[in-house]
Amino acid sequence: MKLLILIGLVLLIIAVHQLMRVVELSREFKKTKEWEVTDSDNSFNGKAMLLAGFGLILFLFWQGNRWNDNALPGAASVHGLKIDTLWDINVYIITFVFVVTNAFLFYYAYKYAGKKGYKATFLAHDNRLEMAWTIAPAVVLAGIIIFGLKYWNEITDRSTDPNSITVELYAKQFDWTARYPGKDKVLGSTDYRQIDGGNSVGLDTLDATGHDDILIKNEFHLPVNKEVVFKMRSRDVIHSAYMPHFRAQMNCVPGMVTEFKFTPNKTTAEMRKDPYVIQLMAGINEARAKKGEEPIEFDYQLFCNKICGASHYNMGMIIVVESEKDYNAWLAKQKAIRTIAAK
Ligand SMILES: [Cu+2]
Repeated sequence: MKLLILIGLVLLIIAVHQLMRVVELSREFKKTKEWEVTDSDNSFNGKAMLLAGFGLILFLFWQGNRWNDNALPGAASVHGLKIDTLWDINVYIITFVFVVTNAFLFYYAYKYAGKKGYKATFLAHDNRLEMAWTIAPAVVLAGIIIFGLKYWNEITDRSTDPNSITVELYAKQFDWTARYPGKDKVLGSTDYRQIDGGNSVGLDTLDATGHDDILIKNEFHLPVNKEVVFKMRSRDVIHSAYMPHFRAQMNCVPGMVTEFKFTPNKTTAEMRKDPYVIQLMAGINEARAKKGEEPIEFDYQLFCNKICGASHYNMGMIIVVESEKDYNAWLAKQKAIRTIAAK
């Protein structure tokens, strides 16, 4: 059987080889050689270029429209609105430049397609042209950067509202712990050498300000319209605290405390009533139903946005934004560390 297949294969190769020779010999009878480009080839390629360019631009807008309703909902924080503005302006500029340059690129490939007897102009250098394509992008980029820096300085301004609340996000492979400062409103100091089973975030047990601190797992709450100052720490590798709905992300770096503050301006309940969020969740639940999974409700999320190890995907917490009254009631129910750690 194997021998038969082998003989069959060899015969096939010989047959293909003979066929190629016939094709080659028949070429001899044609007036043009196969390596010669004819005017009709060029004209066909020019038209194909025009069609491809047109198709590319149509594809861009179709895809934008196709996936647009899967994007994140509008920002749910005060500074997030500025990030969204910055994003929109960038996308408008990029889209405009993309469409204009590609339209010209493909149109000229069609217009100046090769013709017998025509020769392209050879342009060695042109100062005015060099100036134009250096200065135009420089001005646009400078505008984007200045605008972006202005917003970034406002967003990362270190001065904090005296009424703000402080929350620590402690990252380790592979989960988060949120720490609230408790009644004294001061987070206790930490010491990595004191990390053990009963002291997972390494609180300095000699520092009394830490004795009323509250450790939260899985789901933490924030009051709406109040500034929240986040202090981030990591036990092991670089993690990144990513809260996309609030347009916030900051690395958590071992050995240092990083900071980011924002003011949530929509409660979880308000977001669940937002028409865009309702259609977004309907799409998500439709996809979940196909996989036989339970429907879910909208929730703000904290993710880790650094590939920090095997269970990186598992690092998440739900964030509940609610009225200050509800927030205070929730916080009052949480137990201070002493009652957990000191047995
Ligand atoms: Cu991580």
